[in-house]
Amino acid sequence: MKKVIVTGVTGQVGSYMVEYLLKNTDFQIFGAIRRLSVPNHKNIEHIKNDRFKIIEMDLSDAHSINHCIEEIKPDFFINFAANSYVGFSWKMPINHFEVNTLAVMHQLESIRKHCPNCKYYNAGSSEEFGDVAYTPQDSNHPLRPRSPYGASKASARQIVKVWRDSYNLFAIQGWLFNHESERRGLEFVTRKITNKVAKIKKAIESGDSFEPLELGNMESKRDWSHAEDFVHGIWLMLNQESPKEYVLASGETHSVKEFVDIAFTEALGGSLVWRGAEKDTQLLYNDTVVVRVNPKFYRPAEVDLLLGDPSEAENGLEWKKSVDFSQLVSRMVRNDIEETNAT
Ligand code: G4F
Repeated sequence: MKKVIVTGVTGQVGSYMVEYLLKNTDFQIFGAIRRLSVPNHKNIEHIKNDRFKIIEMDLSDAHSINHCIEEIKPDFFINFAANSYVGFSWKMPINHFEVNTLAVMHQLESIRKHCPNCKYYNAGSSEEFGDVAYTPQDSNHPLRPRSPYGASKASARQIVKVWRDSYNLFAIQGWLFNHESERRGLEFVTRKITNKVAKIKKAIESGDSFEPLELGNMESKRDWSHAEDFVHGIWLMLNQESPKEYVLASGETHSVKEFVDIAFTEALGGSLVWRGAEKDTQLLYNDTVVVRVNPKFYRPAEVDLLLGDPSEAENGLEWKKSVDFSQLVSRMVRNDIEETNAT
């Protein structure tokens, strides 16, 4: 039986990948997690299958990485584990390089020594494009990161290339534009919005008081997809004859403000009015402020616009997104309303 190691399985994309592999292959899946004093297995606790086994791997410990790879000798290694919150990366830049960059080198070194035929995927990011030179961004776009996070992923890309070229490994780092879902962490803007929308709706319906949603830069634009669409694209990338890296993106770009607008309209209906601009922007519902800006959520350097070109993946991999922007917002809002009402 073929073996796959997936790191970051407690996160949204890792958990979807495990479900995808259980459904579409007969492989043994090893889900690598980091030991935490308070574990959070919410995204995988529903997965009960003999072909899915949890293993412990700490990306900041080369010994731990090597031990798992030497023992399992996987046929595929999919690395989703990372410090992925861009806004936090200015506060912990070195840790971002240890986990997002150096760990990749340790993984590739272990694969080279113990299972050189293993196919390796590391999650790349549209944050590597950063201060974009042209739109839409494709796989030829230069790397111009604007955050320690983006720099850590751009550096990892060079490591993957060097190990691929030097040792003839199947090692790739396909670019993922923003990918969201009902399983997204609350620190990311989409889930922060949909979670708070649900709480505000509940408070309004119960006649309770509430604090408005506070956001940073609502003018920035992102290319958002559903995370579940990307796991299929990643698996197609890994199953190519030779290693080629692709951009996975929706091909649509929308501002944070548009996301907010659709989310509140979905939950509360009409009677929504925008007031002010930039740092004075507010959203009112029946004359009550439901959204305002808090400058503390602005970043030291912003990526103003991301828009990916999915055409290479559509042609080369026959990959296509199945969820568009408004469906994504609507699914996330409905899920959070359900979860909030259940508590
Ligand atoms: O949701 P975000 O934190 O995601 P960001 O920075 O785009 O990064 C995500 O996508 C990348 C791929 O492009 C991944 F590599 C990365 O790991 C992560 O998954 O922020 C989106 C936008 C930013 O422009 C941010 O400044 O939303 C803006 N924003 C405005 N107010 C906010 C907030 N972001 C957050 N997290 N919280 C706010 O209150």
